[in-house]
Amino acid sequence: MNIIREPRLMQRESDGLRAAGKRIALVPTMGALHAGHEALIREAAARADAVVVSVFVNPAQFGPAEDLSRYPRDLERDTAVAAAAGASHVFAPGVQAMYPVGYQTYVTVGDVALPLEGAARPGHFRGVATVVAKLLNITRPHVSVFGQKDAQQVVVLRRMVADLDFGVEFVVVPTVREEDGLALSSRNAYLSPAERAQAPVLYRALRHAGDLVRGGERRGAALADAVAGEIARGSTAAVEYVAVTDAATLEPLATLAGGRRVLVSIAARFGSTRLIDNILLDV
Ligand code: PAJ
Repeated sequence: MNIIREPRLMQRESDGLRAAGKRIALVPTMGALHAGHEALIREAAARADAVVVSVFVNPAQFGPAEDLSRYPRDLERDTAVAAAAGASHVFAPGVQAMYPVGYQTYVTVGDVALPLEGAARPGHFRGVATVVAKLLNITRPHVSVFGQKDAQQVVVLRRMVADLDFGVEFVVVPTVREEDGLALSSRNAYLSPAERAQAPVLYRALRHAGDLVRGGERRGAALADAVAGEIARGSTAAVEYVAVTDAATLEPLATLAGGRRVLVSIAARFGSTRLIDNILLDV
């Protein structure tokens, strides 16, 4: 396993790999690797000769009241997990290497970054887009791999990669879940046992939305109400939003139309822990 901490050394390594005709995959992460990340790394390994896993807790995407300082960090463990899943390189820069004194360039994606997580977390996607743009420029991959768990992040970054001509293939891996349906997330570790026991309600509610659509429901508001109702019945969570949107544009859908892909997404707080989840439905 090749561990690289400096952007310039990573660029040199990637240039060497490219010159040798190797195909490079990038899997951007913030570490605390779990089976969701491992699925992304395995997918990357199936598509490339060299798999770079970046491990960087990106301060630019955390709000002032968010969990940046308590975000779990264990590079030794992450390196072992990444290697076992098929990574050849870990790129783990320090904050100063990514945002040196005098840093002042940011990437802002338009409309698709505004609703949902963009509305709830001002500046979040500016930070995500900026760091992923930097990681793509540093690792120069042929293919990059992301998780459907962060549905809006996928839409925002796909837009950025197209708009800024990154020329990198964009691969999305389905959400990996616990056996009870809870989507894997590093933030699940913050849940109390009682909250953890309630948290599977999110996926149950999303599957209920799928059942309703298959049963003929086409009203966006009725679907959102049904999902919120399921969460209220099955937990004490505070729902931040339930949104029924077009999967590609993230525009709210009053009516679901045939042939359109629909994204149902949720953000809810269990105590102080904010969880998100989503499901894609074909109408
Ligand atoms: P992080 O939360 O570490 O997630 C890294 C990648 O793993 C993302 O593409 C995310 O969608 C994916 N992922 C997380 N949980 C998953 C699950 N249960 N199933 C499938 N994929 C999952 O997302 C970020 O980091 C950051 O915003 C980043 C893109 C690295 C930029 O800083």
